[in-house]
Amino acid sequence: MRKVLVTGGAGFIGSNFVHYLIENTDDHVTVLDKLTYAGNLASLEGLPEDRFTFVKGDIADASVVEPLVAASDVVVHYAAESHNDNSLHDPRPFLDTNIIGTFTLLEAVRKHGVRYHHISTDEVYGDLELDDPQRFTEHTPYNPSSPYSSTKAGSDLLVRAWVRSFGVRATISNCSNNYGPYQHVEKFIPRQITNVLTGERPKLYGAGLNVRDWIHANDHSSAVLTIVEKGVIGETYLIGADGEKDNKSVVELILTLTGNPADAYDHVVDRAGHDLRYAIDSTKLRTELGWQPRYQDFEAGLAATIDWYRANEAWWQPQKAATEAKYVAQGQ
Ligand code: NAD
Ligand code: TDX
Repeated sequence: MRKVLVTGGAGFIGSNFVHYLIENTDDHVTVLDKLTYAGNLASLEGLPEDRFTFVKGDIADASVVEPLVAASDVVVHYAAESHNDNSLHDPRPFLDTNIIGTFTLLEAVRKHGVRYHHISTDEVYGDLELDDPQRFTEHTPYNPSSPYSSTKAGSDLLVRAWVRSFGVRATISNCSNNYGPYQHVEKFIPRQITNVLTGERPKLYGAGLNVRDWIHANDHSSAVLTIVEKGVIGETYLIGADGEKDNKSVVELILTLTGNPADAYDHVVDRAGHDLRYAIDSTKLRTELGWQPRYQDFEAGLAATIDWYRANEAWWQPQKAATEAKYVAQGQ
């Protein structure tokens, strides 16, 4: 039985990956998660006790990390401070977790010779013009814009250095924007869905022309498992599912799918330094490792996600009021 250590497994994408591993492998999964405001044990309910262990702890604490890494065959590192807006108001936790936390994990996998997969984001590449025919590839130069994306870029570079200098057996993936169940209500799609469900109007930053390249969290999980099993050590793989949409269209679709007028939203203060467009070319992952996304009908995926938030109010409701209060204080 392969022993997998998943950091950040109580967060959005990490918890989706844990469910995916339990359903699609015989692995034993240990989650290491600090349970920050973004971590939620309810996202891990119902997992089989003989295949799943939860450890509460900080990835930047070597005394916690070392024994867990030593007991694992592979580490998949999701834990991060992940929200751009938070990074603009209080960057420090982003350095502590994204940089020092990653460093701590790298030192542990180096010491114990454990295979490591590093989860990162397309935001490390900066942004594209709306009409740029090119998309991000593994060769695009790093050019991050926000405290969040710069700390993710820094963590990626640490991984590359630990591969080259110390022979650590690591791979990196940079994925586009995820959507699906268990995403915190601070993020764009869940915020707008839960606004509609609580009788609030969706909030669009600026004109809403910014483009994000949406992928279902389940497709991200299948891509990561593919890389863990078939990826070449030292390589970076971009993960995307050809899902480019502008924010305004996404808000309009949420309103239409919930039976509301498509224009029943507010424009609010734009994000400082707001990246215009992300777009991923995932040819390398598809041709070299044979991966394919399964959830390419965005409207169907969004409708299913709306249904999930409707059915799981007990999961998101405790965070909603405090999250909105923070946004209102920022004029957003
Ligand atoms: P999230 O904020 O929902 O979850 C992060 C998890 O990490 C939480 O459970 C939190 O408690 C935990 N955590 C935070 N600091 C920790 C620490 N110091 N020690 C241990 N645990 C800690 O984030 P997410 O959206 O699921 O993102 C997961 C990963 O995927 C991140 O590395 C992020 O950069 C990357 N990513 C996210 C997206 C996206 O669209 N959300 C896209 C590409 C890449
Ligand atoms: O209320 C909102 N209104 C709005 O218009 C919010 C919360 C966001 N937006 C816009 C900003 C972005 O253009 O929607 C877009 C998506 O915003 P976020 O959900 O905050 O995501 P983004 O900043 O694109 O980053 C996400 O994808 C890449 C994740 O949060 C990152 O962790 C990941 O690396």
